[in-house]
Amino acid sequence: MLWVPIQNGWAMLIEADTYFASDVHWQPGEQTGLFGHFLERLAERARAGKPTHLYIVGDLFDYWVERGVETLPGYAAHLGALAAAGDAGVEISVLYGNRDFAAGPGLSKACDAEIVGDRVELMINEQRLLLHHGDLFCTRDWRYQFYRRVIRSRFVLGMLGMLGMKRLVRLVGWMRVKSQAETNRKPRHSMAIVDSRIAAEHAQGFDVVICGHVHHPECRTVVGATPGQMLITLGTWDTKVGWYATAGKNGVALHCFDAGE
Ligand SMILES: [Mn+2]
Repeated sequence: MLWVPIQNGWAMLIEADTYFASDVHWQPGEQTGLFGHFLERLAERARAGKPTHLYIVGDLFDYWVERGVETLPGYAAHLGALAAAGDAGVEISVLYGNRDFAAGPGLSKACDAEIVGDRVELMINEQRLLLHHGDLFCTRDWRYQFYRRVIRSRFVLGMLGMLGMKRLVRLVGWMRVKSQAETNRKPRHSMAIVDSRIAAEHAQGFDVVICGHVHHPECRTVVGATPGQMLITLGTWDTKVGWYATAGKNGVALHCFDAGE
């Protein structure tokens, strides 16, 4: 265990080779914040010669417009923070979230991270892990599932690709407002992870499912799980607290990264 000073207090970084975080929801023009500090801590480990792999399980960015990354207003500091961690030796893999599913080669070129798509399967210390942002596990939210299929269709992505940059950014801004209004209107349970979806992944042989999306840090077993099987939902990152999971020789666990008082 390593205690390290950060700007306003102390943050604890649990020792492991593999780290998972999600739902940072970086907004353009904002500071890199607590997650920026987290990246610096990981960079320190990597510089000390320790293998360090960070998987970002979706929604790193509050929105992402793939085209014109170099000129995308307001994300330069964030891309710089990722690139600096990468230069220090931190391997960074990015999964899509429901906000930044448009991430592609532009992002990976801008910060040297690897874009790994929707679903990642890992084997760590004889445990089979499944990573997925989590939105596909919220099957009671059928309005979102419908929207997801439409927005990610080749046709719609092609249409968006034809818009000018200014219009695209304006449209995405409008979609964020709509999405927030929709989220506020829906009953909470309709947006929750459906246990039977996780149990189905366990039945496929996954011991641990790690996801984000629901913004509720929790480590639990779902109905139908057998001993050793577990669901981890990562929490979101604000100015005071962030959540991350680790996988190492002591298994998989969820931790809090705290800016202190
Ligand atoms: Mn999400």
